Amino acid sequence: MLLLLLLAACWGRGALPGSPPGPAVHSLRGSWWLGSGNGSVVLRGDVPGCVHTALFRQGLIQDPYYRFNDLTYRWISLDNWTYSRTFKTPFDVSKWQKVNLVFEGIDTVAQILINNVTVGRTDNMFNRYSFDITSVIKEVNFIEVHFLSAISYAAEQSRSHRAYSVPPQCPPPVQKGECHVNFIRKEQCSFSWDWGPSFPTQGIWKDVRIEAYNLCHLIYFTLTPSYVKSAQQWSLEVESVFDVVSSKPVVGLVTVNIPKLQTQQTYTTELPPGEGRIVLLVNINKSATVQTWWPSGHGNQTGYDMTTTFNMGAGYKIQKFSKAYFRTVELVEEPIPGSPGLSFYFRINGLPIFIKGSNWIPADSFQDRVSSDMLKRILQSTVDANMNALRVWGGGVYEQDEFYDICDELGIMIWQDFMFACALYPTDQNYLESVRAEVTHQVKRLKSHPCIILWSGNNENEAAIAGNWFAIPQDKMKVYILDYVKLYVKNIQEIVIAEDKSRPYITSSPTNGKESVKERWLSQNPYDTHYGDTHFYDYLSDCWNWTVYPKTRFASEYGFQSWPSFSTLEKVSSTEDWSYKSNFSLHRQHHAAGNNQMLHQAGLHFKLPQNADPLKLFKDTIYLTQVMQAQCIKAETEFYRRSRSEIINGEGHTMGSLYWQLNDIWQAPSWASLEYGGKWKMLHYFAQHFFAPLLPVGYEDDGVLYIYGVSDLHSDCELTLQATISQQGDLYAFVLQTTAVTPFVWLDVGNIQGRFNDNGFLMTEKRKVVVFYPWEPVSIEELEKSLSLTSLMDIY
Ligand code: BMA
Repeated sequence: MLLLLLLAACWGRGALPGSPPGPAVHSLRGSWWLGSGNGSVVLRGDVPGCVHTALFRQGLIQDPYYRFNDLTYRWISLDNWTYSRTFKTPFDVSKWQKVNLVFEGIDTVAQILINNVTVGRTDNMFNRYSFDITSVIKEVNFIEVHFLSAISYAAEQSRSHRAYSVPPQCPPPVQKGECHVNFIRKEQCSFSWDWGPSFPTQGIWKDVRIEAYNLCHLIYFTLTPSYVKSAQQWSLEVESVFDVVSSKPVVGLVTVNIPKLQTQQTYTTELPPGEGRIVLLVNINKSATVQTWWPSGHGNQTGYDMTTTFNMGAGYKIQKFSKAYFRTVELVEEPIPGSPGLSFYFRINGLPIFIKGSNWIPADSFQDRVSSDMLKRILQSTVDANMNALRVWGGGVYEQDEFYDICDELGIMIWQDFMFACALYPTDQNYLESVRAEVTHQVKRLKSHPCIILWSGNNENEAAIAGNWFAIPQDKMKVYILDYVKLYVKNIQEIVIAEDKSRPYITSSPTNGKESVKERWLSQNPYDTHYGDTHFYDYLSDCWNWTVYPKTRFASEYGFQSWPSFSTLEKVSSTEDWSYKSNFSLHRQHHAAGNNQMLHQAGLHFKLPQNADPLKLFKDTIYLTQVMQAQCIKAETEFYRRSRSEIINGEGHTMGSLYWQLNDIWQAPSWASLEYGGKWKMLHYFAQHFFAPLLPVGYEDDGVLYIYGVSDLHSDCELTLQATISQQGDLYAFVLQTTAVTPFVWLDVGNIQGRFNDNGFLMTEKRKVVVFYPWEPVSIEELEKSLSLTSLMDIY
């Protein structure tokens, strides 16, 4: 009774009389006007979206991915565009205490005006912006978002950073990109990368809306599970961040209900005016059996329906429906008998798990084209290839909510980088404040996802300083080291620890983990095989020779390039482009000497294609690069997997293999195993095999043939291998029951969307049935018409 009186009192003093409870939300998604800097180009464009896709959809430019259009359309990113529209407020503005304009994501540097009044400015694509527009909003409004070219802004920021330069200045010329990307908080690969084009977009890339509320408003709502060993009980931390606009504290009643776990608890809360948080600890009923969330291949991804009801008085009631997941994660760095250094592996729900997977890059240069279907297809392909993890690499974007939702459902563990890659970064006050807001927002947005198992500060920036990639004179190095520690330790790490104690944080990848910390966050050699993770690339040595690979604790990057299939390239090229040495083939290759490295590596084991027909020659070469890539990564991954249980000369105990890279951003040669659009390269079919839970690995060492049985299963199993091995002199031969062996059999159905159950295989049986899973309806006739069959025998 006392409580009810208190609530009524709070309402009486805090809210406007006669105003409705609950917030009013008005979406500003949909069609906007877009105008170029001098007004010469004016068009309609969708929000969420960007200038490039708007121009393309209106037919004002060609497909930006076609041939050399990334260069032709550079003018789009150099211009300063304006988005504008009018909108009617569908509610009586005078009835609300606070009205906010909320951008979930704005790309990137912009000034925002409503009815000619500047309401805010933005400079960070990864931040969420909320501007108070209570005093400017009317019944009919005009909103303008004036963008500044990201290229000009980055250049200007670099120029005004006078005390010292922050390298790199520009990407290597082969990338045909833009300079000073480290001076803008924007997708770092949007200024070009060694697998991607330069399309520094402008636009409103996520949701935008008006939110009006009285009393208080829920901004963030997060769940963090933990297991209390001593009590043998799960608990769930429920955190809610509110903006309280009432002039007096708001007292509320919060009820959390998880029916399947027979858990219901009610709490009384009090929020002072301003931004405040409620943290509730929900103890899960001990008599209920909690099914934990497991990575794919190790168990189910059980989640529990949960309802949280906030009764904040005066009929102001909010209900949140969510899924509660329970799992623990530890990054284990401890001494290993017989090996100097420390282990580096993940324990999920108390069980050591070998991490198998790849590295994720943005699925498109234009984020508004990354559809739900596309995400589902790529992520399903990830688990279909027996992967259990992906690293969201630090040169892209923090992915959209749906990406993490799907990973939760499929059991794909996520190593989440913060978005800094292959560069040094400034740390002046404005920049740091922007980064702090970004990190706080992203951790709050993402931390409820069980799929995320690690936060990692950056990609290769510890290595860049340790290896002095940017040739900084030794006497100038100190300032860069101080900046590094300031950014990734004193700011990012501090925020991560404050916001999320349930996951480990490492400062960089690769890093030596605890050893890097001991060496004041910057190891002499972050690639040390006795600590942390490593990245390893070697395009010259014979990739079939396992002795070239580092016997590391954790291989978080390694890879080889290949070309995407002809049907994928055909869409963005014309007849004169269809040869390995055409201008187009050179243009799409952003990794210096990449095309030659592929031929060199293929040439170590195969005769290079010689066909007199130029088109056939091009197709055969594409095929052979895929054979080479698949075989190289198979050899390397099998080496890492078999190194799990052994220590040789103090090295081993490998507990992770994430090859570089899973997906493609456009149609070009790259390290990817999935082409732009999702088509499987030969490597992806191979991954299905070399990541299988039970894997026989055969290798030769000093004249002896060893066969390792690698198992990710939770219990021991006895296996018999289905082959006879005979010795002939110095050679060993596997005698298989077949009449003719056909290597690297490759079925290709061109642009028909889908995948086979197996491909690129060594055909040893007389008869083998291959199944095709279409992703779209397709007829037998279409399949028959598109099918081409290649084997190594066909290219000679
Ligand atoms: C690693 C990555 C990327 C790059 C890849 C291939 O260093 O972190 O920066 O695309 O190598 O060169």
